Amino acid sequence: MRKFIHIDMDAFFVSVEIRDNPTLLQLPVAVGGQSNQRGVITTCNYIARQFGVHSAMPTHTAKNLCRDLVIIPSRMQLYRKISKQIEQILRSYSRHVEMVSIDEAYLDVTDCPSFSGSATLMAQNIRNMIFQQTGLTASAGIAPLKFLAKIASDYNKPNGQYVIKPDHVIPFIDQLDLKKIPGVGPVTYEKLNKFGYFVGADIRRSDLYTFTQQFGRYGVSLWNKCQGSDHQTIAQDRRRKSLAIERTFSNNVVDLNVLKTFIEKELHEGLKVRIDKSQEMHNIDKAGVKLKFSDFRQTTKEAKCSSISLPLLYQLLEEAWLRRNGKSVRLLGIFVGLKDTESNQLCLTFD
Ligand code: TTP
Ligand code: MG
Repeated sequence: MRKFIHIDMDAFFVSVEIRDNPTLLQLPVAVGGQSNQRGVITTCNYIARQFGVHSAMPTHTAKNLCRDLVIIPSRMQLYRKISKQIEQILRSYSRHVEMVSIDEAYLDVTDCPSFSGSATLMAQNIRNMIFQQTGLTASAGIAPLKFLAKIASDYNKPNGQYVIKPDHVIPFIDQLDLKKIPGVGPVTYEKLNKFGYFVGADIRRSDLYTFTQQFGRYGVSLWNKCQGSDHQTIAQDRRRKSLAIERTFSNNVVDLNVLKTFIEKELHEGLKVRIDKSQEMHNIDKAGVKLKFSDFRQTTKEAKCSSISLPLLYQLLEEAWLRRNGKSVRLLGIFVGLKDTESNQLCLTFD
């Protein structure tokens, strides 16, 4: 049996806006477009949800349901930045993290020894850590199957968590309304109902042959889920494997020393800051220089190393420079390749 935690931020975009403007705290608030511009609601807080307001609803309909609804324009860049911050927190708990959307992630914590192997305690700790570092609340689901962890994270929303223990998997599935299973949309749900399937038990007790006759290949995976034998794992880690910084010149450069000075004054520090930010997770294993010439051809020169130093970058620059064939340089960049640190390959332990 594996152990999965699904983390989902509560009313994510709108919680960020309320965090940054606490006068909104007791009010119904939504992030979205204004009604006079045919806007729609992107998301809303739980106070607004009590009036029936929800995502994707036209703002003028939402205003009819809730006259005092405060509408705030979205700040995607900020939400993305916070999402990255949350991802970093999650990656400090397990090396198997899959961000599935801007505010949602799965962790496989089967092999994590921290919290005496208790995924429940770990989920609690993750939520505390997210709150401490971002001022935002998250909910969690904990289960031996990935899709059940996702369903469970909705059970005690907002700011709560729900655990499905291994011996509770079958009873949980048996009473589960099929529309809650990820992938079962309104059309499939209606078809399932037509054939007499309403809750997990109806599929679990059906025979696979009949079920796949009715629902085709998709039926196999749904049938397996309802047997409690879904083998979904965390998707390939999408960790950053390199960092780069580059600039296009307003006037092409024909002097090697100008490029050297540019690396020293403009690029080197900038890249170091970005490396420092990801250092707890990664080690440098190579560095390189990229040049793009006036005819738009480009070349890179790289070398194995464990840190970026100016002498190495100058050396690589000189080698790349030799390939210019008399052309001027329109773009200069430097980059590093990164590999996972050992602590990131194992699981960090917490007190
Ligand atoms: P959700 O996790 O679906 O919603 P939520 O975080 O706002 O609320 P909940 O407490 O129920 O989890 O989506 C995360 C963010 O994605 C949400 O804050 C806004 C954005 N989003 C859209 O842009 N369009 C949509 O249709 C939905 C549902 C969400
Ligand atoms: Mg959410």
